[in-house]
Amino acid sequence: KILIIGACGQIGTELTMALRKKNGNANVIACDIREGNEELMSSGPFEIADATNYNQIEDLVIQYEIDEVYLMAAMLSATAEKFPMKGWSLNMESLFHVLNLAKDKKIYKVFWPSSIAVFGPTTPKHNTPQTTVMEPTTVYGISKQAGERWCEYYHKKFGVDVRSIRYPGLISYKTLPGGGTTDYAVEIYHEALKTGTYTSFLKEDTELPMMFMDDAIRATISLMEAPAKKVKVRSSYNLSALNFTPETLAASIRNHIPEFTISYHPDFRQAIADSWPSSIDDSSAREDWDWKHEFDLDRMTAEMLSGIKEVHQV
Ligand code: VAH
Repeated sequence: KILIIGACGQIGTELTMALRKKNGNANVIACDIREGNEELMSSGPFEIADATNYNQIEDLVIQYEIDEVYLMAAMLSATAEKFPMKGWSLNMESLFHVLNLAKDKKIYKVFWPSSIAVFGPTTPKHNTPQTTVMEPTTVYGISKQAGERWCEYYHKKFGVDVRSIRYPGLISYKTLPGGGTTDYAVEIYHEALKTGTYTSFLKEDTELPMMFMDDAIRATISLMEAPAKKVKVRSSYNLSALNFTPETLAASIRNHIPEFTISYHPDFRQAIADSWPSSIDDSSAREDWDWKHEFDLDRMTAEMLSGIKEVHQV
């Protein structure tokens, strides 16, 4: 059985639906601090639980005879800058609980998401390597870098089968993201359909690594299904698909909505974005477990616009 902690978040929601489709609804238990969308709540078991409360998580693992845990609960980059200690405790305590459950053989496999936020201003910005200088300057990035070190430590020291991906900015239409710096690339599609214009909180030439959610979900499941001996990186895998700027994204939208206009009003998130890479080298993931992305920018834009119209009746 699979437990998804943080099942109502931007990744968790779609990951839960994909895993239920693959493994059977009753075999995938969703939990979060709050309820999720109708599709998630009506398709299988759901529990309210606090990811930082060990007893609540352990109770679910015992009650539902859980084998694998996907820990998707976290406070993202922009929000964690506003609440540093809350961000640190949520991101770290939840990870220790799940790693210790695995160390004590109460569960047998763990997925934990890292992020390109582990890289900082001193990291090579273009085609950032799998192993390189990492001096993150955000609370979120620091927590993800520390988390990667702990994942590798628990694997080496206790044989815990924990697997991780450094997600780029993820773009999806089923669930709104919360508190991320890359969220402009989701909001822009909603605004393009609703008002025909968008004010970007990042400058027009801010290039960031991005990925459509379908690719991210497929990558997550294929990493978790790979034979253990193929998973050579036990900190976290670089993963890449696209990299674009707000002005490139706006041009892609104008192919569908010619009158769409964008303006730029950078805020505190500009400094966060400036500390991150522009593009990522994911050759380790491609070599170790045959990763390859399927969505390019134009295909993603078409999917996003049609998906928003369908799901949000815009
Ligand atoms: C954020 N969407 O913006 C997340 C992600 C690389 C970006 O970590 O914080």
